[in-house]
Parts: sequence; structure tokens; C-alpha cells
Amino acid sequence: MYESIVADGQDLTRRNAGEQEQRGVTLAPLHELPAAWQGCLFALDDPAVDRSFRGAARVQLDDDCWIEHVPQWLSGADLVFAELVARLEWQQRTVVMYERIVAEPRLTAWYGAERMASPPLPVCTEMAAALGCRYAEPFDSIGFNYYRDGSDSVAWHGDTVRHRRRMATIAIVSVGSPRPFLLRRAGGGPSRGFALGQGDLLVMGGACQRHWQHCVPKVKAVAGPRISITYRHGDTFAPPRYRQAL
Ligand SMILES: O=C(O)CCC(=O)C(=O)O
Repeated sequence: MYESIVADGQDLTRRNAGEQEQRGVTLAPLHELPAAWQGCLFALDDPAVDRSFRGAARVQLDDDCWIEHVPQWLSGADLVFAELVARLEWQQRTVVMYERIVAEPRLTAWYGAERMASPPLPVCTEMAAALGCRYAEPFDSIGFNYYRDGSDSVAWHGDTVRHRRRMATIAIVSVGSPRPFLLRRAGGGPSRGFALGQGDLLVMGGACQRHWQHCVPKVKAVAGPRISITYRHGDTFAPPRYRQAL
């Protein structure tokens, strides 16, 4: 049932669009790094998190909402990127847009609470523990997004947790090539941007998911691949859009 995708995974995935429409999701494990990956393969340090959060910069967006940025919080990020590409069962999900079924412009993988005891890499547990200590939240799920190139993206949104809780802390660790990550007030207006990759951590806290939106826009310039590793809390069950694929 799995599609076997190697170096040109993006092309093959897109050739199978017809099948994705019928099944809603295609499992797309990738066993080799994309040709575009320019990581320093000679500098693959053992992954480790900086438990001191040195260099953390917190920005109060408004009375209720804050973000914290920690550049290069995870060391050995190139190795983590390569291992996640190879180990995760990447899924090509579809969504309904304007009455048409279209493939999401990125691949995804999900580890809910029931899978957190056996994460794809030990450092995923280390990250959850360090984040839990600093932000005083029991991070119990990980969502992975794989942006294969500049045409992959995620549109402006607030995470669905906003429907259940006003306050939530969401921590995103980025590995691979830096990509713009933008934040703006819900409903529009000027945006604030970060280039996230190579082990950077960006945390959104307070009522950010209600009052602010974030996105990873498409980029025209050549962009290498990036994976975001997103820690959330209180999402015992996978959100509906993931559930179809389990
Ligand atoms: O990839 C990112 O940095 C953002 C991911 C995201 O917005 C999401 O999973 O809801």
C-alpha cells in the first residue's frame, strides 16, 4: 500500500494525485534524502537540546500573547532532519477546497499521546522534557511537517486548540533549511517574520492561537527542505485531519 519514494519524492507524490483524491491520504515513507538537501553532512553532531535556553528572546505581542525565539536551540539538527526524513511515515493528506479535493502542499506525520513513549528519535523525548520544564506544560503530542521545497507551505491559521482553550503553549523546533515563518494578528495586518531552520525554537504562548495567526509561505527563490517538529499539550487524540490517516 505504501508508495516507495526516493530522491525525487516530490514528483512521485504529485504524480499520484488521483489516488490521493480517492483515499484521502497517501502514506509516503521516504528512504533517501532529497537531492536539494544541502546540510553539512560532515558536521552531523549528536543531537542535544540546550536546557539553559541561552539566547532566548521573548516578545510580548499584546496583553495576552507572547512568543519566544531561541536560535539554534537543538544542536545536531542536520542529523535529526536526515533521520526524520528516513524514519517517519510521511503522509500526503488531502483537503477539500472550493468543492475540489486537493493535496496539501507538504507532507505530515503525527505522534499522539499514545505514541509518545516510542518517538522516532530519543531526542524527541528530550525536547519534550526540556520544553515541559521551561514552559510548565505536559507536551504530549508531536506534529511533523515536511516542506520539501519552496512550493510547500502552510496558510495563515491559528491552531485548532483555540476552539477548546484560550491559553495554550505551542513549541516549534525547526530542522533543515531556514524558511520564513510569519505571525500577524488574526484577521490581517502587518506581519512579523522569522527564518526558522537548523535547530531554531519558536514558542507561541498565551492566547496566541486565538488572537494571532501564523503561516509558512511559499517562496519563489530556491529553498531547501525543512521539517518542523511541533509540540502541543492536551491533544490526547489526533485532530480530525490527522485521524483519517491513522
Ligand atoms: O511548520 C511550521 O513552522 C508551522 C506548522 C504549523 O503551523 C502547524 O502545524 O499548524
